[in-house]
Order: sequence, then structure tokens, then C-alpha cells
Amino acid sequence: MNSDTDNNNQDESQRGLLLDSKPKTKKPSMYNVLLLNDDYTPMEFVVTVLEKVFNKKADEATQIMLHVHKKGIGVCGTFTYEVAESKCKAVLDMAKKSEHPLQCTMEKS
Ligand code: TYC
Repeated sequence: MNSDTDNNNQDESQRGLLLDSKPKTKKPSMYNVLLLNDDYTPMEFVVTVLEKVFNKKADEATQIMLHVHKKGIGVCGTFTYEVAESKCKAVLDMAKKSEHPLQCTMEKS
């Protein structure tokens, strides 16, 4: 809303006290976190990553791991930018510590 007459801003704007009469409802962009297949990371390790980082139960974690194993790539979850970035970092950190080449990336959903 721009017109002052529609707002509660008529006098406030002159006093530098612009009040926000319209709440901001813009939704944040969302990002998929993707896991990539490789030939070396053990299946059990990928399942553990999905359980720990993405809070998946064993059954769903196994399904996602097998999807990535067969198709080459798969979505682990969809988050705001900062959360997706933090999940990616957590995956890469676990992989590095265990010396597995597991790779993870994110894309706008
Ligand atoms: N392809 C791996 C294997 O055969 C398993 C694997 C699954 C690796 C998913 C990475 O994101 C991955 N041991």
C-alpha cells in the first residue's frame, strides 16, 4: 500500500514514525539439498548421514540412499538458504572426517 490515506501513516510519515500497517508476508526462497552418488562411500555411512543430518528414520534414509545410488543424485530435504547451507556443510564435514568422497550440493527449489 502506497497511499497515505489508506494507511495509518498520514502524520507519522512527517514525524519520521512510519508505521507498518501491512505485515510482511513474503515467503523465503527454498533450497533443495542434494546428495551425489560416488563409487566409494559405504551405503551404511550415507544412511547414517541421512539419519543424523536430515533427521530421517532408518527406512526413509535407506530409500533416499538407494535412490541416489541408482539415479546418481537425490533430494535429502528442502530448507531456507541458511539451513540448507548448514546441512550441506554438516554432510561434507562428516564425509571429510571419515575420509569418504561423499558430495552434497544445493539448488533453488
Ligand atoms: N554408490 C555407493 C556404493 O555403492 C553408495 C552411495 C550411495 C554413495 C549414495 C553415495 O550419495 C551416495 N557404496
